[in-house]
Amino acid sequence: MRLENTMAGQVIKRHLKEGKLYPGEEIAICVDQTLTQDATGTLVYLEFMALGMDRVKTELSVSYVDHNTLQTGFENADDHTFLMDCAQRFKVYFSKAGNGICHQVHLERFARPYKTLLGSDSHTPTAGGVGMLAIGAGGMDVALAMAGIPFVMRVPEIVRVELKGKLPPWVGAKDVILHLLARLSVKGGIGKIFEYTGPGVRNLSVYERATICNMGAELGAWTSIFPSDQVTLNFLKAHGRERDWEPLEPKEGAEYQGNMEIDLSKLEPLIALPHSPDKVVNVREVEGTEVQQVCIGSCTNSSFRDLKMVSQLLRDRKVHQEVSLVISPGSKSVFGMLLEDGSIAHMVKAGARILELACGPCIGMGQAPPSGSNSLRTFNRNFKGRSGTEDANVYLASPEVAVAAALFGKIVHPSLLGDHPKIVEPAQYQRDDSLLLSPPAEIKDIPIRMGPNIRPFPELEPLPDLLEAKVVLKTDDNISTDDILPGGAKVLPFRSNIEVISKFVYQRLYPDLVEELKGEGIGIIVAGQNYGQGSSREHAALAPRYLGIRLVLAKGYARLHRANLINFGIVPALIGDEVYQRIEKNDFIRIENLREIVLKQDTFWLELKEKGIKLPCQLQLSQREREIILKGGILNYYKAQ
Ligand code: MIC
Ligand code: SF4
Repeated sequence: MRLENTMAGQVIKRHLKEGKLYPGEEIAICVDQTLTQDATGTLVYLEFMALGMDRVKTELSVSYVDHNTLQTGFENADDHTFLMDCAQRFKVYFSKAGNGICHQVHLERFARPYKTLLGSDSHTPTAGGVGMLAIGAGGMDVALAMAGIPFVMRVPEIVRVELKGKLPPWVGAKDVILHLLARLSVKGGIGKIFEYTGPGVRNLSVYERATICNMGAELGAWTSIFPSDQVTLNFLKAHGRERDWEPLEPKEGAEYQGNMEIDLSKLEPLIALPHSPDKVVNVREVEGTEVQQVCIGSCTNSSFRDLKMVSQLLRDRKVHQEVSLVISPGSKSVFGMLLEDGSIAHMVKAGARILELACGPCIGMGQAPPSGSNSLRTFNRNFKGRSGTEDANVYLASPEVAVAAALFGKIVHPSLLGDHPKIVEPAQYQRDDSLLLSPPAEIKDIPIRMGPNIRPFPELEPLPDLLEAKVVLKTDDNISTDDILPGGAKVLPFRSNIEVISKFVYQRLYPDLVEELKGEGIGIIVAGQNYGQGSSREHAALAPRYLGIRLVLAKGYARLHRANLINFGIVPALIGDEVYQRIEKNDFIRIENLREIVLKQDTFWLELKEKGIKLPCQLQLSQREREIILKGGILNYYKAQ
C-alpha cells in the first residue's frame, strides 16, 4: 500500500518516530507546532505544569485567547493573565484577546506546508489549507506534544477528493464542504484523512481551501490537506512568509483507500438546516424562511475575500429591519485591511454590528438569538442550544447566502443580489503584531499569576478491579460534546475549575444527572453511534470522570472524544445494537476483574444483575491505551514512567 506517496503519507513519513505507515497501525509522530486556545488552554498549561516541564520543546507553540473574551466576571480575565504568564515562562507566542481567532491567525502567521501541527481545538485542520498536517486533539495530548513527546495515533485511511472545474458565481468554498457533509454525514469521516487533489485545486485560494479543511472536522475526520503549490506560495508571500514555503503534492503511484470526485462547476448554494451540519439542502428548498439573526465570521468564513465580498454586497443597502446582522472578523491582518479600504464603513452604514475579533456567537459567547428565532450563520456547527438559545433554529451557509438573508430578511438565492462582486486578493497583507507577544529570548523564572478560579489538575484514581455501578444515562446517536458539557458565556468561564464546571455536565438534556451521580458516587453511560462528536474539549471527558463515570458503553465514538475518555481513565467499550436495546437506564451492572479484562481482553461480559442476563461487549484498544486506562489516565501513566 503506497500510503507514503500520498500528501499526508509524505508528511507523516518525515515525522514518523515509531510504527509503520499502514492503515490502522499505531504510530507516533513528532509534532513541530502546537496551538492552544484559552477555553481548552488553561487546562493544557495546568497539565504541562503537572508534567514538571519548564519550557516547550516544539519548534513553535502559540497560545491564543479567542473563546472566552466576554469579561462579565473576573474568571476569564484571570485566565488571560494566567495564559500570558505561562507563555512568557514556557517560551510560547501569546496571541492576546482581540488578535483574532486561533485558526485564522495561525493560518496567516505560522502555518507551514509539510509541517505538523497539533492543536487543542477540533478545527485545527484549518491549516491543512497550506499543506500542513494539522490535527485537533485533547488538551492533554497537546501538553505532551509541547513537552516533546511524539503524538500517538492510528494511521487513518486516506481518501482522495478529486476536484474538477471552477466554482460558479454565488457558490463558495463553504458549499464544497456542505456538499461533502450531505454525501457523507457527520460520521462519514471517522478514521479518515481527506486529501484534495485534481485540476480544481488551483482554482481555490488558500483561504477557500482552509474553509474546506476547517469543516472536515464536522465529517469527524482526522484532518484534511491540500497541496502546497503556486497558490500557497503566493499566499505566504502576501503574508511576508515566502521562506516558509515548500512544495507538496501526491507522488506517482499514491494509493488511496477511497476516491471521490467533485465537479466544482456543478455545485449550487447549499444550507445546513437545524440542528446538524449534515442536514444539508439546496438553498432553493428553504427559500422564503424568515430570519431574525445573521452572523458572519468564525474560523470557517472570515477571510479577506469573504468579508470584502460581504461589504461590497452591503454597500449602499440596508439590513432588513427584522434582522440583527453581526460580523466578527477573524484576524487583525484582515480587519486592518478592511478598515483601511473603507469596507468596515460600508458594513456599519448598512446596519451591521461589528463584533470583537473572536469566536463570539459561534461558541455562544454573546449574541444568543431571540426565542424561537431563525439564525443563519457562516459558522461550522449548529447543534441544538449551542447558540445560547435552546429553541432557536440555526442554519449554516456561505457568506453570500448570509448577506442575502440579512438584506431580504429571509433565505433567498443570493443571485437576487445582482452581479457577484469580483474580489481580488491583496498582493500584500498587513502584518499587525500589536496584540501578539513573542516568546522571550531567555527563560525567565517569572511567577505565574493564578486567579482564585484556576484550580490545579485533579488527582485521578487508578481503575478499580470490581465495578458495580448503575447505568445513570442512556442516550441516542450523535451526542455532541456541546450536549455533554455546554459552551456559552455562562459555563465557559469555569474551564479552569473542574469541580465547578462538572456541575454543568449534561445540564441541557439531563438536568438531574449530576445530582444522581453524586448520590451514586460512580456510574456508567450508555450511548449510540458517534458518541462525543464535535469539539476537542477534554472537559467533556474529565468532568464526567470527576463525577464518577468509569465506563461508557457506546455503539461508536468520535475520534477526539474517545481519546479524551482514555486520557482520563474512562473505559470506552463498544456494544452492538442488540446489546444497546437491552440495557436500560438504572440497570445495575457488575464486572469482576475489570483490570485484568482491560489489560488483556478484546471481549467481555456485562452482568445485568437484576435482569439475570449477561451481554457481550468489546474493547478495541492498543496496549498503550489499556495501560493508560489502568493507571487512571495519561498523566498518571507518564508520571509513572
Ligand atoms: C468549538 O468550536 O466547539 C470549540 C469551542 O472551538 C471547541 C473547543 C472548546 O470546547 O474549547 C473545539 O472545537 O474543539
Ligand atoms: Fe471558535 Fe467557533 Fe472556530 Fe470553535 S468553531 S474555534 S468556537 S470560531
